Amino acid sequence: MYTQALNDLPTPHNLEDAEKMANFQTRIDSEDRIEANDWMPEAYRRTLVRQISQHAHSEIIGQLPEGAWITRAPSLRRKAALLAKVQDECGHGLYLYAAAETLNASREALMDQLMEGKAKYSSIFNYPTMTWADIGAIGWLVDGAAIMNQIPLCRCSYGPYARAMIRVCKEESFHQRQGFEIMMTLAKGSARQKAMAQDALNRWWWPSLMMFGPPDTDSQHSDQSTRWKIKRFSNDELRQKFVDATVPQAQFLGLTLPDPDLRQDEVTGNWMYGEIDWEEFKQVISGNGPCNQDRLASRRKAHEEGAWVREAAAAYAARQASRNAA
Ligand code: FAQ
Repeated sequence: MYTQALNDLPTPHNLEDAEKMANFQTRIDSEDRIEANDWMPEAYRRTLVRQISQHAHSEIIGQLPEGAWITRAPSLRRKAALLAKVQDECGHGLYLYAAAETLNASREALMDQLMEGKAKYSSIFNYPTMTWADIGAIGWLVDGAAIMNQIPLCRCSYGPYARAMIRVCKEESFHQRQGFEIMMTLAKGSARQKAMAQDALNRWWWPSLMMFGPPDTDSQHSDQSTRWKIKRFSNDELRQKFVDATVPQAQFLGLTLPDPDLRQDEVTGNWMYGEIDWEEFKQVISGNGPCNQDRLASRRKAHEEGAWVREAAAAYAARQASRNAA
């Protein structure tokens, strides 16, 4: 995979490079923002391209599980909200690919990697959406987890990524509320509706915890990304914050989190959760999740079907350019 060996920081070749590296780290340490035209170590650039492109792909693939429910939303109001949400995810993908472009990674090349199955995207989007309650659970849990992870990215050391995240987070906040409101309606509805909400929670809870990435002990990129202030909190810290925020919400809904080991620590007040199935996580990110093949096939089909739009846009741009030249 193209992301391998990112953490092998090359030893600076000469005094000038060593000085640049030291100045760069000093800027990071003093909370200076790094901008596209500033000098940066190649490993910093590659780390950002890896993370930003994985993030962009997640937004794009993340449209698919919810998009499948637009035609089946239970009311016009729900349909309009879901349509807007899915459209937002597309916009997030665009901001993120644009941020990656500032690091000399072309959108076309990144898209090709995704469609060739050579790029990662969040594990969460390889699970099926089986009932309407799944749309509620995704908004509540998946967008809730995304916000927890992405708010600190608004302070990421790389300016274009940090600025993109500000708008993304505002929109994710609306998404989380629409999901929670769906869950609230179902949980306070008929017995069958409540059972549907509980079933969705049972299926989405553990994959949502996996979104934060491997445990800190296995997170190969965290140390360097923290030194570079790309990451502000570790995977486990953010996972814990998410659990602590979500347990009272589940209690408010009158739903039960599917974890018999969940208990509140008397001293810290944190909610201690049971063992995460990391084998399942490994399988899903290796392409063996329940929907990996379907998701990539849908993305490829959408890309092929959109060829005429890209061709028309290119022809229009060429005509405009020749008119302007004339
Ligand atoms: N899924 O060393 P670490 C959303 C990979 S957006 C798949 O800890 P890092 C919005 C990781 O890439 C959701 N792979 O890595 C929405 C690395 O593999 P590599 C996406 C994962 O980068 C809502 C390896 O494991 N959000 O939900 C996952 O320091 C609803 C080792 O891991 C972002 O991308 C995973 N869950 O920390 C859309 C946020 N976790 O590259 C639609 C930005 C880890 O060596 C509907 N990203 N891996 O081959 C981040 O904050 C970080 O990249 C982490 C991982 C925290 C995800």
